Amino acid sequence: MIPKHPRAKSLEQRHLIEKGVSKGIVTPTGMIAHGRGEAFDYLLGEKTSVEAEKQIEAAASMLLLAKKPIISVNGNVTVLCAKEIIKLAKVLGAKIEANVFYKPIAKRKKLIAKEFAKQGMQILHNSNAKIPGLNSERKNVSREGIYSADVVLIMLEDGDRTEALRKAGKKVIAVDLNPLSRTAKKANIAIIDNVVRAVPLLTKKSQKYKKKPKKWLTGKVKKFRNKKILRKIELRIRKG
Ligand code: PTJ
Repeated sequence: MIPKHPRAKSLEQRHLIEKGVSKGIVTPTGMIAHGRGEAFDYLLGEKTSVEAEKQIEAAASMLLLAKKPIISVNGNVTVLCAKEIIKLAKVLGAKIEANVFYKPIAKRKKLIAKEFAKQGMQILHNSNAKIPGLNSERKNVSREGIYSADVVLIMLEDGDRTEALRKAGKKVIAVDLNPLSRTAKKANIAIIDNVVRAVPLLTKKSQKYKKKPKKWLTGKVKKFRNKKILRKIELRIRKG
């Protein structure tokens, strides 16, 4: 048997991002974002840490307690893990909405929706409501999606949106490999892991926790301390 290239998984992700750029789903800046993620992933040993597993457990609990959970998707996550996001949405009974930062907004949202439709899932991509306090195009959302959701799962973000969503009274769960990012710090729950690993594990935990009583789930969320766990991950990176 020919041994696999030691970095086969990360090369595969790069290839998906490159292909996504050529199709217009991923913004060219998405390649820079991906490179940043790769660097953090490398420093974290390219595996889910024990801390990330705890973050994922708290996130699964919060999503299961939600009345209207929503999964927000952009270009990068669509090409990296659309299939896995669909599985998660089904387990949670959550909607999925396309929300992007970089232009051309309407065209890219449509392309993202088409990609999900190819995998058998209709997702929201209309803009008929606004999240107050946001200057970027991310403010334009669907009324029946992000606008009316109580818990929003976001992935690979650029900063401002977490704060604006929280000010709008929503709970935010963010997947971001950078434990020092504003998104990670401002989220109710940050998951410091690669989306390609975090999303399937979140699905697995959600499936398992579905049978748990509400009180148990609430306890799990109450015990969670975002800042404390982020510091632990930062130390993990600094110590190598
Ligand atoms: O599709 P759009 O227009 O919404 O644009 C999306 C990007 C990702 C380009 C945009 O949101 C952006 O520029 O993001 P930033 O500011 O580069 O932040 C992205 C964060 O995601 C960084 O902290 C990266 O470390 C992190 N990241 C990158 N790849 C992954 C990741 N986190 C988890 N899994 C990854 N695969």
